[in-house]
Amino acid sequence: MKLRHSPTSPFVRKVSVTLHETGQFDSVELEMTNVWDPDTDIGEENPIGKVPALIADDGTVYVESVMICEYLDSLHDGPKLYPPEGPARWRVLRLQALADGIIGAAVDRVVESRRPADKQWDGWHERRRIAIARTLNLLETEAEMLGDGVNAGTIALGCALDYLDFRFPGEDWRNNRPKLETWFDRFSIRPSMQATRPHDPA
Ligand SMILES: N[C@@H](CCC(=O)N[C@@H](CS)C(=O)NCC(=O)O)C(=O)O
Repeated sequence: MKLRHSPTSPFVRKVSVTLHETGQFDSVELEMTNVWDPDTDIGEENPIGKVPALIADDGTVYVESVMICEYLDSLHDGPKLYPPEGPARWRVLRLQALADGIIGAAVDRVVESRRPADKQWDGWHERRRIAIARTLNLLETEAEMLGDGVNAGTIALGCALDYLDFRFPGEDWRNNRPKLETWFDRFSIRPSMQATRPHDPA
C-alpha cells in the first residue's frame, strides 16, 4: 500500500496514527506530497486533489480520511478502532465527526491566512474560530467520558488538539478546558501520537 502523505496535515495524521495503532505502519510506503505545489501530481491518483489518499495493493485509490481509517481498520485482527455496531459505534462516529469539524475549520483558517491580505475576509476567519471554540466547549463537558481508550474518535480528537497547538500556539485551547487538557496529556504520550507529531517539511 502507498499513502500520499504530508507531515503537516491533520487529516493525514489520523491515518498515520491508525496505521501505528493497528500495527500496519511498516506495510505502507509514504509518498510525501505538497498538494499546494502547482506541479503536484496528486490529481493523477486522487481526482479530488487532496491528501490523504491511500493506494491499495490492487491499485484501488481510497480517499477521505474517515474512509481510509475505517478501511485500514478492516485489514487487521486486533482490537477494532471502529466498533461494528450499536451505541458504541455511534459514540465513536460522533466524536470523530466533531473532531473532524475542528480540524476542517482549523485547516480553513490556515488556508485563508495564506491568501493575499486584500483577499482575506475577517468575518470568515472569525466564523471558523468560533466554531472551533464552541466544539471544544462541548467536548470539555464530555471529556470525562472519553476514557483512556483508543478509537477512531479519540484519534481524531488527539490530532485536532495537537493541530491547534501546531498552527495556533498563541490561542491556547486549554484555557478554561482543564478536563480536555488532562485527557490530551494522557492521550498524546501514546507512541502512535509521539511518532506522528506534525512538523513543517525540512
Ligand atoms: N475531508 C478530507 C479533507 C482532506 C484535506 O482537506 N486535506 C488537505 C490537506 S490538510 C488538502 O489536501 N487540501 C488540498 C485542497 O484543498 O486542494 C479528508 O478527511 O481526508
